[in-house]
Amino acid sequence: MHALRSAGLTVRAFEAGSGVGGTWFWNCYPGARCDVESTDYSYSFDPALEQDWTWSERYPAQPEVLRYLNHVADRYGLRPHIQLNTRVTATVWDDGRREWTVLTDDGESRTARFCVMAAGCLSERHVPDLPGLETFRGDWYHTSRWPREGVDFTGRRVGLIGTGSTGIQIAPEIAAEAEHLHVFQRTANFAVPNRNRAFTPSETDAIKARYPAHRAEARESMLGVPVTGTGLSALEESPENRRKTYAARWEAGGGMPLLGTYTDLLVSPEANDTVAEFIRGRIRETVSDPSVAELLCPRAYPVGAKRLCQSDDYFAMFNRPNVSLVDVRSTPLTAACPDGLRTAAADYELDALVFATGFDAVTGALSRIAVIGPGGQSLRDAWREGPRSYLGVAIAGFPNLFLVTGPGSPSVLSNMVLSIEQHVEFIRDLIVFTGDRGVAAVEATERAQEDWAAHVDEIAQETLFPRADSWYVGANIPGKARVFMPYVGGVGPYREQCDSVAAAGYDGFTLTYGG
Ligand code: NA7
Repeated sequence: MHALRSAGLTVRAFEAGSGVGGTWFWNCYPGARCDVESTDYSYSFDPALEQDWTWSERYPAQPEVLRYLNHVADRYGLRPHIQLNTRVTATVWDDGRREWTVLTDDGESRTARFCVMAAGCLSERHVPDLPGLETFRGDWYHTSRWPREGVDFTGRRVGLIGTGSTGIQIAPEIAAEAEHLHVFQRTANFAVPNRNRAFTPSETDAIKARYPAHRAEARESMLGVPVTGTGLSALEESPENRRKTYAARWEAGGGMPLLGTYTDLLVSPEANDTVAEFIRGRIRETVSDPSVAELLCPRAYPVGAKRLCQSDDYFAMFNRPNVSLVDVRSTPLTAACPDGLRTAAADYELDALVFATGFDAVTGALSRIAVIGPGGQSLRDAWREGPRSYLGVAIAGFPNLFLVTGPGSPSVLSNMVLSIEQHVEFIRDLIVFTGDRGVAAVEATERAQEDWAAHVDEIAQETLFPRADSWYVGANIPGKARVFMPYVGGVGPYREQCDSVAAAGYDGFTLTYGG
């Protein structure tokens, strides 16, 4: 919004939440923490902002990120232009007037020349269809709709379903409070330590002095975060050197630095197995009961092909007497009942249930808005076989409509803040370009979209990413088309492609001139 307003445009934002912050507004569960370092997970568009704001720690907790986003909203005077507590239900293109009509759940409608869809990649929660949930007598929660007043688990028996990034973050917090925590695990996941810590004043000074160089490196990097690797294949190192290298990175903490150690960890199954085995070794060292440790050892997919989780205390938590691990891969959850949960093997008496079961990711929020383009074509129909876009930013058949971090862009496989900024700047420049040249409508061509989708798929198939049943491919949502959604060619190369499209007068777009 700030970028568009600074370009002289009139902007109205609709926000379903009662506050700004998006993901960081909704996900206020205990233990919620960013897994990208604060110095990367922050805006770079204004050098004064990054000098004025001081991050307290390496991996910021949810309240600090939310404070930052509120600070940004205030600093740039955005609040008067954001309509909170308002959900967009539909947006319909009028071909005669060449504008969108945006309908909201308060019964209002507004017209606009352009629609920018920034509804978030992880905003539509997923609650599994568990028979009998309505009969459960206790309370149940989804992590992404956590009560803002908090939940007291003292003296309660709690069931946690889901062991992804969120489940792994919330579990130790619940275990510290509850009488007993049952962790229902379907797929064991890889997790590495954060080694989170507060910044000292001298570190903060050094970070602020280095921002310009750091941001420049981030923009050209693969993930939107500068990571220094060894430049070697994991397989050309001796096992002893490899172990030492992994151990040093494990001690330093963070998922991206570990996955960036060798050039082939995300492309060669043999190379990937070296880091997988290293992590499994650490789990076995940490968890005292060998049978629990084995159940916690991930084997179902290559490391990094699902989001690599980060926690300093998840595995050690299983040494507590009030925590048990329930394997719902071998004995699936079958139902909720008035007193708790039932698996194929046993009943568990529980006072509260916590669903850390993730999201209808990347396309979920957008697919719940009726987006109707020229000729009455709906986006839901256009994407029935899976999302297709040009550069992850525009869709053929939907003029003057743009996506922020849409499917087909680096998006969720990159530092989101940097990728959001890059998309926002691309969209702003394109809108300004149309205004300067009397272009009434701009739309991606089918041909450009097909070529881009083929390119996104080709690059993904060269990696290990498609080998996991992850939310990156929509595998977590029953009936969702299986398409690998993020662009894994790298943030730097992606930016270069966007820049050359713009420099060529928006190659791959059809421009319709007229008033
Ligand atoms: P994720 O990563 O999608 O994790 C969801 C977890 O819930 C995962 O362990 C799932 O097991 C589990 N799940 C989902 N449905 C069920 C059922 N029916 N039974 C048992 N277990 C189930 O979501 P998160 O919120 O943790 O993380 C999302 C992103 O947010 C994360 O990557 C960060 O980028 C921030 P499965 O693996 O499918 O067997």
